[in-house]
Amino acid sequence: MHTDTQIPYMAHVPAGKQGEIIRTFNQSGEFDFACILPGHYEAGMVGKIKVVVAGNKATPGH
Ligand SMILES: [Cu+2]
Repeated sequence: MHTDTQIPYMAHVPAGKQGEIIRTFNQSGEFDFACILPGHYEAGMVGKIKVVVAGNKATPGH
């Protein structure tokens, strides 16, 4: 994988393209991810990653 930044937790992805970040979480919980370009976080370019322990039936209905 190549990124412009070479920082493992960041990826520069052109519009309409895909990128990949591999990250190993060492604890469960909810984590935010977001675009760091000025104004983009405020515009909603943000999301959450929910990390659960394997085998943990944390999702209702499953
Ligand atoms: Cu953005």
